Amino acid sequence: MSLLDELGFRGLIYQVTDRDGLAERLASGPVTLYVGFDPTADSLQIGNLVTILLLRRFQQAGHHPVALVGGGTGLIGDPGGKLEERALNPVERVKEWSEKIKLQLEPYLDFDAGTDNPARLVNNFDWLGEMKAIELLRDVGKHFPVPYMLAKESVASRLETGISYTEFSYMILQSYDYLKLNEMIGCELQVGGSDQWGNITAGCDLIRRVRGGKSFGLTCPLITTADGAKFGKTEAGTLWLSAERTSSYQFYQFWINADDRSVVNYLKIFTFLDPEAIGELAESVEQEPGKREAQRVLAREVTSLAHGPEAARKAEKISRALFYGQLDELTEDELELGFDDVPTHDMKETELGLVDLLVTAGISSSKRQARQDIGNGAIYLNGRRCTQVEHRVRKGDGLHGRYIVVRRGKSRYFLVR
Ligand code: 383
Repeated sequence: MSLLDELGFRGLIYQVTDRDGLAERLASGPVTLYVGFDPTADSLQIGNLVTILLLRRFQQAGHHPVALVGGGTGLIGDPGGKLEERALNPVERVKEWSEKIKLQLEPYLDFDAGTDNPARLVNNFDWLGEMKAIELLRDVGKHFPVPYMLAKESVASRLETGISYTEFSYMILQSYDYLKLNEMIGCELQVGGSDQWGNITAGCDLIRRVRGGKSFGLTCPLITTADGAKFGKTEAGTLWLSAERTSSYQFYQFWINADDRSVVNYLKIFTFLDPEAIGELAESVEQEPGKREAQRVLAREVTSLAHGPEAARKAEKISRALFYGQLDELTEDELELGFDDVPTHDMKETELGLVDLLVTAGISSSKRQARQDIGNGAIYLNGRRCTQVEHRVRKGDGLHGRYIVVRRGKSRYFLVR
């Protein structure tokens, strides 16, 4: 299977500037390609993962990947996909975020100078930061007819609601990056999500006008969820790639909860399993959906990619212990990780009646409700159902002498320390 065929199988191709031409070019030898990431926060999010992994797929196929951090463009702001003008971020902060994002990208690609096609990281602030206004307007701006710019979706969609000259100019900078990388290192392909099509094709046009050269653009589709919700968001908010923002356990939980209708697509997009292995998992979704084998493999694979195999193993263990109520199998560290996003209550007393604990910890709304919850068998302490209204809770009896995991009903968890 050629690389493009494989990307097609994985559902990773939305638009290509010249599919046959690109297929031919890829077949004739290694290509240098790039993807850009703007530092709009201190971490990338899972929406960025698709193209990070795409760079890796190209590298595995022998091509030369370049990850570009938008230290310059991040100071301007891409209007693409944004309904409103964005506030500018302070220069110092964008600088700081650029550094963090650089570090975050590194583990996904192979930078080893010993390989034939090591990955490269560049920052467009290096050339945009020192560019002169006259140079930009004379040498680059001249190639951008205003009607052409107005026709781009990212601008057209904002003409009613408003767009500043700053964001309007964004496509010129991204195009200039592509031209620059084309000149400097022979970059011939720019990849991005479908929201980047306008910027990418503008770059190809600029390269043709300035250098008379041919270059390619490829976009992948925006990921959709089976129920139409926004991909990569949960009730807790955005799923970040940084473990400080989204713990490896929360990250694992996101994937393990994938819908049966989406899980096979996610396996194709977010893992490096071969088509045969994915076919077998697709079969298991059909035959034995209750086993959730595909979800388990997906969660393990993607968590390993983003947080390492050890973190994936830990998340799997926590998840299993929670599912079977076998909390005593967890270490202190695993308990903290597994419950870092549930309401926590610090118990001041060394001993307390269960009814009082449920009320003071905000688990039941009143004493009456607490008695009812206990009587209904809805309350579990450290995985064991407790139906005695008179039960007394002692701190020392907790897991590791200090944790009491309270579950109310099917899946509402609380941590009492
Ligand atoms: C900047 C300078 C370039 C080339 C690209 C850029 C960034 C680009 C952009 N990309 C998004 C971002 O930074 O805004 N203008 O968050 C996202 N990408 C990738 C992918 C995606 C896009 O980083 O669709 C999702 O992750 O293209 O929204 O010279």
